[in-house]
Amino acid sequence: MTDSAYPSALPSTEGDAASMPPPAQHPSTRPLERLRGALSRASQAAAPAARGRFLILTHRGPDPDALGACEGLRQLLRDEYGYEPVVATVGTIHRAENQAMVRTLELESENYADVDRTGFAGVLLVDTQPEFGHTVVPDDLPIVAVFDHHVPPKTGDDPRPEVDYRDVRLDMGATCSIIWEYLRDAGVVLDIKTAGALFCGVRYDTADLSRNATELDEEAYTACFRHADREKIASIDHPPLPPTYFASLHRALSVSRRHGPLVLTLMGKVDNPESVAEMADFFLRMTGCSWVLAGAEFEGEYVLSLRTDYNFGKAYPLMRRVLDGLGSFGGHGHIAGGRIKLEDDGESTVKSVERILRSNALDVIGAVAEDGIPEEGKPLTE
Ligand SMILES: [Mn+2]
Repeated sequence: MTDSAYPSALPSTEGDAASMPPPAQHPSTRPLERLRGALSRASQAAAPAARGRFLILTHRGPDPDALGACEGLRQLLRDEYGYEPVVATVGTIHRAENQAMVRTLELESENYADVDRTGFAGVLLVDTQPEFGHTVVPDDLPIVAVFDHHVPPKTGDDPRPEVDYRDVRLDMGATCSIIWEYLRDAGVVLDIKTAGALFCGVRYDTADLSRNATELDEEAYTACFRHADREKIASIDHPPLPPTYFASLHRALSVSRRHGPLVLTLMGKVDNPESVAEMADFFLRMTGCSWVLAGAEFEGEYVLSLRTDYNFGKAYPLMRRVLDGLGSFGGHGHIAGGRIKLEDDGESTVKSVERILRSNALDVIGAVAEDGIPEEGKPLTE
């Protein structure tokens, strides 16, 4: 199956190619200098006390790629440009590997809610874009730069927030690799913490270069590994797991259904929203499974993860079909995530959302009978 049946989310490039400006997602020449210009403009426009101080932000509940990119950008701003960067995060980190990464590498970040924003000249965003629903962007600070590898969301009639410097590359496996390229081009020697953090980002977003990896991802992966603390890197990969992990694994196994190439894991309510992505990753390893849709309710939202294998096609257009206008979503390559704001977290509301998602997913593979009743599917253990 190819993804040609689904329209691309990118605007089409019409008109005379020769007269077109270079594509926005690839900065043309000397990105380091263009970024320097954006930083310096923002710094000069800021109040004296805020000059030279920048806030680095990412999406809610940051993953290794987000955390690594924050760390890499922190070193770039400090060592190449001589500015004072502060990393701040929003939301709890639930996934055991991500918690282990923060703990083991001793990554430091402020709680965004506690940050005094008047002390900053602007914001830099990594692994996300200001238009994404899962990202908090202050409305009282300029967005100086954005570094990301996700398909830009459609904004409808709303104008896009103004961003001085955008580096969004859809082909990249990890945002960490994009940030590493700046550090490499600047000739910055990675400190051991930054190297470890960037390595984890590339490692987990590309599944050790097995998924969506470009040549630049490969270079970043090997260069960062060389400078990282290998003992720490290894321990992050096998973190201790809380009992709730095994409880949600048990639950996911019992509610999952197979429909030909699809595994559907709609879990009702969960205590840890990361278990949705964990189960999606886990079940994709089943032979014969080409895509997984996992979902569950957490704190008034229905959280979704979609994974596809190499032959099945891209995850983003599939997620769009499954959601069918119900919520917000994002993705790259074979990974997509989505969320639906629920009116309440009652069991019947959650069940009815799951019914719709199930029937939309089955519709993709033609598993809905003419009478509109979706097929039952098989338990995973059969
Ligand atoms: Mn990423």
